[in-house]
Amino acid sequence: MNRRLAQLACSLLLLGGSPSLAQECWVCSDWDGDGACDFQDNCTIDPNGPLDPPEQYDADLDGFGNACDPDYNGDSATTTADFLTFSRSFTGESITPVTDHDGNGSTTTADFLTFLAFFQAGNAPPGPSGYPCAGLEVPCLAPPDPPGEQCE
Ligand SMILES: [Ca+2]
Ligand SMILES: [Ca+2]
Ligand SMILES: [Ca+2]
Ligand SMILES: [Ca+2]
Repeated sequence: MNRRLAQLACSLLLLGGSPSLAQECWVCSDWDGDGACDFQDNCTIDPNGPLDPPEQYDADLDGFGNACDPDYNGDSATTTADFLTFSRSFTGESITPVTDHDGNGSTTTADFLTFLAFFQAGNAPPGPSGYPCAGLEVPCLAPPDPPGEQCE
């Protein structure tokens, strides 16, 4: 390739590879369509939005919303140990807000279905959450909006 051709190829690459100047807004991808962008959604595949409380409810503040967090003891798996916590909350023996998966204020059979789905999926871990700190620190809260405007 001669030098002029190489320069031309280089500038074409620059044109195609660099972000367009018009693109100054940030894109919100919302996989579960609940109104909370993935990076600010503490259950990215379970609709539990939008962002405003009481939505995105996360009783133990570990960054996994109640809607996708049947791992009550935080060992990254949904096991029989968690089931004991659920049953004590369900029967009223020892009520805890972490077992209220739909966030309606009480632990019912609807909440048990959420527990069961994770338990039966091979002792599944909680989540997935879009928060980088999920499962790593408490409290783990939603990250702020990126700089600039959200794209229309
Ligand atoms: Ca979402
Ligand atoms: Ca969600
Ligand atoms: Ca949680
Ligand atoms: Ca409930």
